[in-house]
Amino acid sequence: MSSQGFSEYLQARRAEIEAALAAALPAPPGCPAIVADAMRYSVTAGGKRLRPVLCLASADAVGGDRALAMPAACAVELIHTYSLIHDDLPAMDNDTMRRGRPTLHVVAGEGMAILAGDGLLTEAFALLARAPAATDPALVARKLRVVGLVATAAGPVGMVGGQAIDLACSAPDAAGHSAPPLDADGIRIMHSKKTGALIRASAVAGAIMGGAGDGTIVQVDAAAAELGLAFQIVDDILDVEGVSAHLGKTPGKDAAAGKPTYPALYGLDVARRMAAECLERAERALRAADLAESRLMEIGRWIVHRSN
Ligand code: GRG
Repeated sequence: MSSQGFSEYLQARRAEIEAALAAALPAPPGCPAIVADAMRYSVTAGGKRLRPVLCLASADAVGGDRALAMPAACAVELIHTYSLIHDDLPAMDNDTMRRGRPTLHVVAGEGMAILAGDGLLTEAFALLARAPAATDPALVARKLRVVGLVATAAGPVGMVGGQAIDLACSAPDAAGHSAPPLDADGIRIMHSKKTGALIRASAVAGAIMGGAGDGTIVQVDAAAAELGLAFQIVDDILDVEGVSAHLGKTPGKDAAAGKPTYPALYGLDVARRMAAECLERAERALRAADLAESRLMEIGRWIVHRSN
């Protein structure tokens, strides 16, 4: 690892990601301005850029060329932004603030918000297909592996599936039936799909594009699964403790909606301890691949100790 401090590393990676995202977004005349503007509104609204930073840090950790991982980094952020736009819709979580701004459907209408989300999801895969440009069969194979990995993480086995479980528990179906409340295991599984799968895929995609061997990829995946769970536990804690201006979204919503959060299930102290234990397990996995001194571990500490 270089002697650069973590906050400088984070700042530098974020600046690269912002530039790459801006260049990757479709624009007129090919893309109608109305949907191009809607996509840009949500992507450029800020956000921590956790997933793309994780992707780049993973490529760094395995000694790879970070530039080869940038398209995957942007793709996971485009997919994450689509998921936030759709999650905020009245038919889902019905939220009016995101990333410190009114949600997209509030400013552009529901139809355009749905289309902007669809556009971001599909554009993510167009980006993975075209970049990095490759004719070398080994690099083409890495790209293909990442396409499959990200599609699975974002789709019905991953994020869409987790969201479906959450939706079924929070809202009655057309016949007025609600799914029974989730137990602790059910909640863990729901979160591992809804938020964990894309976080895992972000780290693994970076390792693959960085040229890591399968043994290393397995440990990066195991560590990222722990970080994904820690992320969710901390998200729930911040939802209880948070201030809207810091979070950029409406705090206390989950608790008010009676959602089964980690603090509600276990209490704040145990929830904090659980997040710390995730970090310890992530460190063990990374140590097994000789990556415990990498930026990945610093990202883990950031996830657990963040305030937004
Ligand atoms: C609509 C298919 C579909 C999926 C939505 C991720 C998701 C699934 C919904 C988000 C709901 C939510 C607020 C979950 C809590 C964890 C989470 C994903 C928070 C937002 O991610 P951050 O904190 O956001 O990384 P920023 O804005 O920093 O990128």
